[in-house]
Amino acid sequence: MKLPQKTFNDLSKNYLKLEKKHGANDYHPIPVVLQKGEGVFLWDVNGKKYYDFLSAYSAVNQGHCHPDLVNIIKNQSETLTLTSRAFHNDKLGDYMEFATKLFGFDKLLPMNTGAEGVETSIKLSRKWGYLKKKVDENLAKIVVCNNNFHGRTTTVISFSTDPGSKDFFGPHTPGFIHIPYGEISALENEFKKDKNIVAFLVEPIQGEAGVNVPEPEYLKKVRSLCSEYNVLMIADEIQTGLGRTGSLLASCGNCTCESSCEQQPTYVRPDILILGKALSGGTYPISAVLCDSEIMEVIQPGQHGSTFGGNPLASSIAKKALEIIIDEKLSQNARVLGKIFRSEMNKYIKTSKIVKLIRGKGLLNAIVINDTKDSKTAWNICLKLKHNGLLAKPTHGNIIRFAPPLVITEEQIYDCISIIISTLKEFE
Ligand code: IF1
Repeated sequence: MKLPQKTFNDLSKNYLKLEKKHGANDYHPIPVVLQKGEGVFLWDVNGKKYYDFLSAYSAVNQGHCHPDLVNIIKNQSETLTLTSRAFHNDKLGDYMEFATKLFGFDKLLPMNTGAEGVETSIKLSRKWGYLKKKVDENLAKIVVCNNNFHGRTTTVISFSTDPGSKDFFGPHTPGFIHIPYGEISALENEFKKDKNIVAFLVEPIQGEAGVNVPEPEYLKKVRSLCSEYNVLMIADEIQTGLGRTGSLLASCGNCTCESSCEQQPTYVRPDILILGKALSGGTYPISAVLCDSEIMEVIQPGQHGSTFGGNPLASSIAKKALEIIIDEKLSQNARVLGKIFRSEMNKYIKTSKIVKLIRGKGLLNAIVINDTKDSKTAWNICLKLKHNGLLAKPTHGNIIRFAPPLVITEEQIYDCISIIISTLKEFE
């Protein structure tokens, strides 16, 4: 039964009121109350349908409520969800075998959130530094990039350069060195100066900073410098991984995902790989840290873990989420449709006064609005996109990220291009 429009709008308002009254004020969401998701589509409480162009920050690469994931969740949650790692379970080993073979590493350490994966990589690197590189204890340093985003825990925000993420959460964890993103000489200068550096933590493409894509050879040069100076290369692929940028991993280059990464000619193999978000297809918090035995063995029983890490439900979901990316060739789809998206947007940008440029790889893209960082233009464009049936959100000020689920079809991407361009034209 269709209620009169006014009633539905009140309905949305009620949800917003409840959150405002009872919830922390730690987000400023686009004003829409979502109720249902399927593939690339979302519906709000009024029954209005939208294209999802954020994919929960690249956690829903496989599309909302993928039927194979829903079935896995249904079956496993009626069987066994959590035992803790005090005991073994019959799903973790299979998942570990599948994922380590797929990405070409000896070992996998299962965690839950991306930030926990990043924290795990920091602990692994520091302990490897003390036990294997013989750095004096408590002197280990890790190089990070300006404008990084690696999560919200206290140590991780200690090396953020975003005042909003960092200020008033001190005292901050020491042991981090900052360099400009994409500048290989800055990295080498630090390696030359400081023998206590144990790792370099880097996003293959900086997501939150506004989809900053480094020059093509950057990761390769990072790899060779880290090897030369015996520094662990940590790739944070929590947002860029799992098909998002047109290959299984953003550090893969031109991987066709038919074979394991190591066989790819342009693959840059980090020492530590961090995965998250789409590792569950957006159904459950799942992250993982992969590396070879020589590094993973520095963690012995009782030295790291988590209550939910590696539980049978998460393990079943993660293995299926990876299988979907491979079986449905989502990396290839992202590569092909991403090229179409940027090409069509660039045709419009040539004559646009409101959009400066588009940048990205695969289906991780962003447009830069021709306005100041503190202007409301990008926000207002997103409100208008919502009105026109497409959900997206600015990252910083004048940058709008476009990242649909990787299951989007060619017909749908053209439909979205037309919605986006017609909306932008309203601001010309
Ligand atoms: C928020 C964006 C922010 C990440 C990378 C680790 C994590 C993330 C490269 C931590 C998480 C999320 C967190 C969410 C918004 C979103 C985000 F970049 F994706 F847009 F914030 F910068 N490494 N990114 O992108 O993973 O602990 O969240 O599972 O905090 O507002 P998490």
